[in-house]
Order: sequence, then C-alpha cells, then structure tokens
Amino acid sequence: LENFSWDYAPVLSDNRDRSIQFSDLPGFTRSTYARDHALITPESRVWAGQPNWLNATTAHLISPTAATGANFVMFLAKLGPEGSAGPPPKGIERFIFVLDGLVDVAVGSSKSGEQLHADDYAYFPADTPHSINTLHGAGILVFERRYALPDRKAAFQSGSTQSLPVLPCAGEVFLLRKLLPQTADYDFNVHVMDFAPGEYLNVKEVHYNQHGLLLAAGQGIYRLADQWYPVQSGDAIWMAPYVVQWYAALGTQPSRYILYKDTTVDPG
Ligand code: UGY
Ligand code: MN
Repeated sequence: LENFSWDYAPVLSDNRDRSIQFSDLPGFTRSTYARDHALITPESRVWAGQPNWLNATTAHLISPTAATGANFVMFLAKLGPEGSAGPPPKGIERFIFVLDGLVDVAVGSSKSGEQLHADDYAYFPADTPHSINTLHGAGILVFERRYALPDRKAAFQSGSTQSLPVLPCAGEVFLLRKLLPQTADYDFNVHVMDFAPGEYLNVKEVHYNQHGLLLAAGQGIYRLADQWYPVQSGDAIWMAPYVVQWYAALGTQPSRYILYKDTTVDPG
C-alpha cells in the first residue's frame, strides 16, 4: 500500500448518482424475511437447476415452508437456448408470466401451441400435461399452488396483459387488470397493477388473502406491517394474511407490479 494513490473525491460526492449500486456494498441487502412479510431483492437470488427442467435455472422467492405458511410458490426461471420447464408435481396448478424472450407453450400431447412474448401469460390447470419451451432463451415468473377446489374445473388460459380490460376499482387510481377468469373455478388470480409516479394505494389494506408480488417496473415505498421499504423493479414481496400493506409509486417512471392473490380461502 505504500505507493497506493488514494482518491478522496468520493468523500465529497453527495451520492445522488442513481447508478450507485447499494447492492454492491459488502454484506448489504434490503432483503428480509419477517413473520408476516418478506422483501427479496435481486442481489439475494440464488439460482439452481430443477429436476426435469432442461437448460434452465430457477430462483425460488416464496414457498410454503413452515416459516412462511405461504399457500403458493413463486419463482423466477431463466431458460437458456432450447430450454424447457419440467412438469409441476401432481395436483399443482401453474401460472407463468413472460418477462423476456419468446416462450412456446402447448397443452396435452400437441406439438404446436402458442408463442408467448413479454407481457403474455398462461395458466395450466393441475394435472394437465403441458410443455413450456424456448428456442433462443426466455425469462419467466412462475406461480404454483395446490389446486384447492376438487369439485370445480379450471381450464387452460393464455393471453396478453395489454389486451385485457382495465377493471374499475372504487376509490383507487391505479390501473388494474386481472389475468385469470373471476369465477369460482379458480382459487387464485394474478393482478397487474400500474401506477404513475406519485400515485398510491388509497386503502391501507389488511385482508385474509395472501400475496406474492414482483415489482416489474418503477420505484416506490412499500409499507409492510410497521416497516416502510424503498423498493425498485426486480424486488419480490411476500405478504401473509392480515399484514398491513400499502404502496406509493415514486421516482420518474411508472410502476407496474404482478400480484398473486388467493381468491377462495375461507375467511373464517
Ligand atoms: O387486491 C389487492 O389485494 C391489492 N390491491 N393489494 C396490494 O396491492 N397490496
Ligand atoms: Mn392486497
């Protein structure tokens, strides 16, 4: 170190450069898992291969461990060229949302199916053989859970987020789209919620449903229980039943989040 040239310039900088990556600080992360909520930020993701997934890795963010009591699994999957997903376990339904690349999905033994782009989604009912492949690579968000409605029947669904209608939501200013049918055949839904900078949830929500959230764009403050977390795109959030939840979109870009919500839990 005797001849090291010390640079004192950063000491006087006000750290307002938005390119500063706090996640690069040794030992620093915004990630936290609490009793009734969690924030899982990109620097905490651990990628691993999964049985029967080919040329693919997944980063599991939420799963029904004893610690969380979650009733669903949420993970990101990166598929390399000619990558494909393995089947979910027996009794498990699956929802995918394409974040990047092109994904070919097909149901049953059919070889030709549909090609999904970023912003498109597909839902595969439990015990429905299907394929999820990519030729050149893709990134997807996946929700899975045990189908809880033995007397009902859910059907394969697919579509593009943008082509869905914006639904009325009394007292709220965000734009809401629901990606699955709002019928008693589905035990969860996936909401896409868009906020302009400065917009926020009117209701400081407390409810019996669970959530898994991926902030797909933007920045803001998420309140969970009695904590206020600065959040940005790429962050994932787990919300247990009855956790206090509230969001304010900030910064210069619109916020969009993709939200799992169980719909047929018995509130009693
Ligand atoms: O539908 C919902 O429960 C949704 N508004 N919750 C949320 O954004 N945290
Ligand atoms: Mn909610």
